Amino acid sequence: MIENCKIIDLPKINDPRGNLTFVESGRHIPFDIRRVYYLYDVPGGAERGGHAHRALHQLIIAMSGSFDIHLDDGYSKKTVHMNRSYYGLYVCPMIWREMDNFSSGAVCMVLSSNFYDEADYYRDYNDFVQDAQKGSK
Ligand code: T46
Repeated sequence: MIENCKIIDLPKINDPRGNLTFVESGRHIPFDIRRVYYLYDVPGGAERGGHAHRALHQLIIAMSGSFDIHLDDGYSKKTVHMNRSYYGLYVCPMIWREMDNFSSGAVCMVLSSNFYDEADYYRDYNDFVQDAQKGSK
């Protein structure tokens, strides 16, 4: 459900030498981290995402710059603007996500609960909505 997708305010250690943020599995986020990947050198106007995951939990962080994430659980939609490296957007399973409006130099880091598995993806929106609505009945 889209209500479960929330901004998590990560610990931030302020320091005149530069700030430090950390994330601990199962402590700050409700899953254990098995994979980390990041999107960078995203050209202006590009769109990423356009899929949902059956079982994957993720935390999405704007390490640098900004971008928008559009979430959809098959019933409701919401858009979150990401522009702070101490905020993570927790995205639970069965959420369609699209990302756009990347600023120049934006870096999007994603902490994931599992290894890459193409079988976990819905890449067709209609298939996703059908299963999302079936699952919630
Ligand atoms: C998500 C958003 C935020 C891999 O081989 N390993 C990986 O860990 C990932 C994430 C992707 N790939 C391959 C699969 C494709 O051939 O890299 C290619 C591009 O992947 P995709 O089109 O899925 O990338 P995005 O940016 O549209 O989506 C990614 C994640 O796939 C997705 O889980 O939530 O970032």
